[in-house]
Amino acid sequence: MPNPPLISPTQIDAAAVQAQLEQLARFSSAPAPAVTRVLWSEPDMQARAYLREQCATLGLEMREDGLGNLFARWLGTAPELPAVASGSHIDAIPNAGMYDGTVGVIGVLAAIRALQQVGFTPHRSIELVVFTAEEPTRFGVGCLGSRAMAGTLTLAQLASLRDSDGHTLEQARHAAGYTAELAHVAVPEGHYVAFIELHIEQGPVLEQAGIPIGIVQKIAAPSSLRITLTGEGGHAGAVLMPDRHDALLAAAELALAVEQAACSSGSPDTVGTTGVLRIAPGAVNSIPAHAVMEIDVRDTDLAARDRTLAAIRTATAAISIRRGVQATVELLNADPPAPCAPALTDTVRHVCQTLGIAAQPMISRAYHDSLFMARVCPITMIFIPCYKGYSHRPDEYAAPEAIATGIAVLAQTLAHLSQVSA
Ligand code: HGY
Ligand code: MN
Ligand code: MN
Repeated sequence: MPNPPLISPTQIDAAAVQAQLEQLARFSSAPAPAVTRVLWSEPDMQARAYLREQCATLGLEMREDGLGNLFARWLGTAPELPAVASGSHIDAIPNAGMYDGTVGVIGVLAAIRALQQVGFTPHRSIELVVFTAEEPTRFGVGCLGSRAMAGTLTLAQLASLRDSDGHTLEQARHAAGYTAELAHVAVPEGHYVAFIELHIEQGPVLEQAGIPIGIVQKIAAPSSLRITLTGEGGHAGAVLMPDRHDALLAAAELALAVEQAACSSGSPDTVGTTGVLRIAPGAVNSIPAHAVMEIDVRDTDLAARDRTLAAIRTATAAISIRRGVQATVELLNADPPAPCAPALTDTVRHVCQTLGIAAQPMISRAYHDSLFMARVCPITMIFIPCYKGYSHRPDEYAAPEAIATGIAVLAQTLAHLSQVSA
């Protein structure tokens, strides 16, 4: 098989990439520069339609599954062989930035365009995958589309999901026009020969080191809990302090216990975040009777992460007894870390050497759809630096030249992998 053509960063149409990223950012339910794009909201549907148009301009064959995962395939000369896949997500948590996920989607389109422009024809097909609901915002579980593709969610588990308005996943997907059987979402092992995801680092390492490419070796193990606290409520003037069972104060003490558990796990990589706290009835002169907390706990070391979850459960029991508040703990997800395939990280390293681009191995502290694609095929991720490592906030930023460098490495890697016959 001939060597694939060299694609340097200058061959990537950085202006077109920027224009597409900016157009995607306009599909938002928050005012710029923030981006909010929740699963199957109007902005999400507009963004999906826009993406399908962009895929059509490249002559890609498209399909969508029952969860709205979008597949856009560049047919190779050996279409019967397992394809090389690459992609990410376009949904965005409330008040986020415009680069998380989208760089890995628009980047595949730009990589394909650059390869087409030099007359390259893939042997194995190259397929863009745009995953549904990488963010947990609507149904409380992140990576919904890739989890289902990896077969890690049963149909019963999918059916049990409810959003905060009480809509079932089934109702929501049908309302969005996705009616295909969910049983067909899972992809068999061997369906893809490799999955590569381009993503902003969402951390400060690359920028501080002045290195343009990160080659991910491992993706941290995410988990999340929902803890519901039920106190007695009552009149803010009439109930004296010793007689109170205040659900908000129990939650406040528990949020500090989450921090303490993460800081004392024995691992410097453990992180614990109380990202959601809802209280009721929410009146200034009414003692909070109910509090719902959603807690995110991660580490690259599974044992340290699980020690932290256990410490949070222990703290919940102690606080609820002492404060006379009932507590229920619901484990929303607890996933193992994912190793990246050495053969793929070597390929990316070789590509960077060939292109004369500095690169360094690193771990991903954020989770990604790659975490679940690792269950069905070899994976790796290509990171690019982002401003001060900021992400999940409106001032998230990646420079056009950093994005173009990441896309060139992705294009070269995809071309190389598509030529691998065995
Ligand atoms: O939370 C994460 O790690 C990802 O950005 N959804
Ligand atoms: Mn994210
Ligand atoms: Mn992401």
